[in-house]
Amino acid sequence: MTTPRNIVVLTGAGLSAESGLATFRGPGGLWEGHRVEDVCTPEALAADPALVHRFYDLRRAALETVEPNAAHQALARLDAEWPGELLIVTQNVDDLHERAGARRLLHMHGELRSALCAACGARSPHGTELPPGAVCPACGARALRPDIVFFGEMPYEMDRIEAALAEADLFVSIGTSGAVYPAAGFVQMAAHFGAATLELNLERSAGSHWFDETRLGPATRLVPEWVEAVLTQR
Ligand code: BV8
Repeated sequence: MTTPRNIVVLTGAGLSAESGLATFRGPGGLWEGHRVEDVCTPEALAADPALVHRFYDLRRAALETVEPNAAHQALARLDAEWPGELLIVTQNVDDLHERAGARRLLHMHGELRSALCAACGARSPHGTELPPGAVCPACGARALRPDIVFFGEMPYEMDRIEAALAEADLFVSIGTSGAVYPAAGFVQMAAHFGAATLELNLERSAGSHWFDETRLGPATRLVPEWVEAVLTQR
């Protein structure tokens, strides 16, 4: 693999697993506590707002009890030291990338510590409980909901992601099962535009066959090793 200039990194729940946040599809994972249709669709929110708000209140509260791990810290080091273009696209809604110091980062599936107004579309920082009917600070409507991209809703900043993939020399996917689109299709898009592709994951994912290389192991070992290699190979 020649020395890359422009890197896109996609992260999933596996990156935060060693910080103690449950993944979605592993044993005891989040969805196993709930059927996805019951907590992560617009229909679920309309049918039982209290259940959906409480599901996200519990996950927001859990952020106080966890810390970024060595994988988050390694990606923050890459962000600080990499001279080329870098974009970290996370599917995660936790704030561990930010707390580790990452800056060139976007949350394509929303954020726990943000609220979205269903009336005016404004997003506002929100770190505490978010009951149904809370007042939007921008428009005053009692219409705040979790700022989470539900199934059937358009992920955030897709234009920015696709532009970065089109320019990428290297696409690295970390800790994701490759089960959810459009994120699961990014590897194919990056490869189409000529990027080399690398997967770092605990086990093979639904998309492993699309990658030039897959390394298996915990993110807290594989990510620091990969970042060290990329920063010293320049
Ligand atoms: C959209 C909200 C269109 C935040 C989430 C049929 C075919 C193709 C697509 C579809 C289809 N039917 C429906 C669709 C579309 C649908 C979809 O993809 N469905 C799937 C199930 C088939 N997608 C959507 O609806 C998306 N929107 O398509 O919009 C559109 C177009 C026009 C106009 C309007 C709309 C929206 C998707 C977003 C849904 N929201 N979550 C939250 O609650 O957290 S998805 C949810 O799953 C999370 O966001 C998460 O990011 C995502 C993927 O999960 P992972 O992060 O991969 O986590 P998972 O547990 O699955 O895997 C963990 C991995 O880590 C494992 O591989 C494990 O081995 C590894 N691991 C574990 N420990 C470690 C580790 N790795 C390293 N180290 C460790 N220690």
